[in-house]
Amino acid sequence: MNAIIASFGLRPSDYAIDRIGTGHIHETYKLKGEKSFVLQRVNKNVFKQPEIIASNLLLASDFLNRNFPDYYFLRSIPSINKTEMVYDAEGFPWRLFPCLENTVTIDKVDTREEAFSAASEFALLTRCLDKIEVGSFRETIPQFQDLALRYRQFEIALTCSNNERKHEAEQIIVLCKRFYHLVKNYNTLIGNGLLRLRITHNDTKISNILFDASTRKAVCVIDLDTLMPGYFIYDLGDMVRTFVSPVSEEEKDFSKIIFRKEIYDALLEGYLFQMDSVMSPEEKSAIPFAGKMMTYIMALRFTADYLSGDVYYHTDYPGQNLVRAGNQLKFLEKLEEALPE
Ligand code: GN1
Ligand code: MG
Repeated sequence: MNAIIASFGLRPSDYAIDRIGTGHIHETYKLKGEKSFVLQRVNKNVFKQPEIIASNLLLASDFLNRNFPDYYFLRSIPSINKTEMVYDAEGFPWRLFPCLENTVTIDKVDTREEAFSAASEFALLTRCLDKIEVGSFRETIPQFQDLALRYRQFEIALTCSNNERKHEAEQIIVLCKRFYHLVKNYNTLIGNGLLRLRITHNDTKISNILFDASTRKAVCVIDLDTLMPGYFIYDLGDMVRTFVSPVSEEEKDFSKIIFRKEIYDALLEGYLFQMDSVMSPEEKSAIPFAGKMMTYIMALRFTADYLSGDVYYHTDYPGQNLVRAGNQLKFLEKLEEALPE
């Protein structure tokens, strides 16, 4: 790691290094010094063409600089060779970010104000990019949020799984199949061309917002690896998934999982505060579907990963992906009760 730090022009001995973050994909470290930084090792098995991330971010940042100079877009710090990323001996790319003082991340929403502020911050990004040329962006992970594909991947994982895992996951598998109607709804919605392709963040979980530690207002969005073409339901849906339940996707006690209407309403208010004027009536009528779709996609992805032997998401204990899947399916049940279509 020292060689990596040095390639960004920093002296390794000036920093204390701590592993931070709750992400499932990359490894993130804080370099604590007089001025602190965040150093991240990108997971090249997930982002197989990391250079696409850099090219998308450059397009967005140029556009924002020209059209919304006041918008704070968190960019990585170039290396001494003026590259966005530096590769280690194993071929993993690393990048460096400024560390914003007096900011915090949270993994569950406590107040309506947090929900409003975070949702309007994510929505602001999509709104500022409303007029950008979507076709010039590439997908950093192909068909990342394609629910129909994720269902097929779940079925393939089921076919390839060993019997022990299949047995352990029996009830979860039944539940995953029970919500298949959402795949049909998704295919209809997308197939009819009713939603506009936009540039979306695609990972709008609550922990991807930096809040001001004192005012508890959103400062900026982070984790822009999946900034790419997508539909608004992906962003709104992942917010519903992660803001509205009082516990995170890691919670094992499913009796704590409920639909918090006051948080949902505040989230929607915050989102529409920025997005209302650029959304079509067809998009607005898809609002209740968003949270269900994204909660379901995560249930399918966690289940498929469990069945495949926990190869994708970082896990700390055996069965963790199954807990996450069960947690998401429970929340999905609550969403279907609360938001009938
Ligand atoms: C992953 O690594 P992280 O936590 O930013 C995943 C998201 C999921 C999320 C669930 C590239 O994001 O799609 O919503 O876990 N990112 C990727 O917590 O697969
Ligand atoms: Mg992410």
